[in-house]
Amino acid sequence: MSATFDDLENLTVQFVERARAATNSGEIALVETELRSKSGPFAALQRSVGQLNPEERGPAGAALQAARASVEAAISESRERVSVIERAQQLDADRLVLGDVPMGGTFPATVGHVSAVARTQDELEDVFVAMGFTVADGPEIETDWYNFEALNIPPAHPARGMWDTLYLEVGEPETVLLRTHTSPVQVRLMQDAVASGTLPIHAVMPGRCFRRDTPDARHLMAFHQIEGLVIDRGITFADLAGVIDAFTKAYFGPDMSSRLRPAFFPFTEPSAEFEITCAICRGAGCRTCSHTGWIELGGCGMVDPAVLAAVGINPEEYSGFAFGFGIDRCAQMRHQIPDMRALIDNDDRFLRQF
Ligand code: FA5
Repeated sequence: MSATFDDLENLTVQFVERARAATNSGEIALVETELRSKSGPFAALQRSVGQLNPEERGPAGAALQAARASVEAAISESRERVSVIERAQQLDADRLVLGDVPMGGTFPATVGHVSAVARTQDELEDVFVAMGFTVADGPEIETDWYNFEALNIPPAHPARGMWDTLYLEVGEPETVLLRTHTSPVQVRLMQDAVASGTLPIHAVMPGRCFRRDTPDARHLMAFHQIEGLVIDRGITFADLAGVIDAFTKAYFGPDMSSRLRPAFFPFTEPSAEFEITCAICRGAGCRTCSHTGWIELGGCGMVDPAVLAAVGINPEEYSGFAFGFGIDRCAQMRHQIPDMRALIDNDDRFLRQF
């Protein structure tokens, strides 16, 4: 092998050490450029391979390749080491210190406010309190018994399909779910009143509910309802209709109408759907009300005697009505918001209006 090839080992050690000793990426780049340069020592050796005896060429080529590979390895190790150091130096250099930022100027601070839905809930409570109702609440995580069974909806009853339920635990010891409506609070109130001997009940129960509904102009997956429950002697459907009408006029204004349409709920009999004039189009028909001129606000009806009996209230002595309607939908109608999703979109330009 020629004298130049005898130097290969020294040359390799020299390059590897230079790569390892580099303290910045510029020094590493220099080593790499020399390794690859056509006028560098490795390229010269490559050219000289052709001048060797045929039997020497193979081993010489292999030795050259191995030497190059060890220099490349030293370069990439150094590059990793140096990049960590350089990143730390960069972060240090970028740190803002007092004095870097000019002082003075004005930084407008905005104060948050109650959301449109929370405000609507407060206003609804005020309307019902003025009508003689008390306000109660109940848990958002419910058992299947309170959300369904106590409301006359046994397991596998087809009416369960009316509520697309989000289950947390299915089966033993109990099925636990996110309540689909505020109606389970009715059951809790009736149980408490029976236990404490405090019948009659005149209460509203606002709160958050959850359904596997696809969000659209009138639906959210987490929304709010306000439930109403009156249990007393001699309560009739006329009392229910009167309360609904008085509420509509008090909350939405004297020019808004409400109507009751026959419906079905397993826990009320008879049952009705409660609709109001669409506030977006004032009854003319628009996308929000599916061109009907009416918006469904909730359901209502006379409490089914089976529900009273299940909590220990004598249906021969007491009767009552219940209703449950959407608070988000009230906010939507009150503020003429065409798409309910705007209430949760976090667009400051929209939310600022309330
Ligand atoms: C019920 O939830 C019954 N619990 C109402 C009831 C109470 C009937 C007491 C009888 C006696 P419904 O599924 O129709 O019924 O919902 C009532 C209202 O909640 C709807 O009219 C609507 O205003 C509101 N609502 C229902 N689902 C959603 C949703 N995904 N997003 C926003 N609001 C909703």
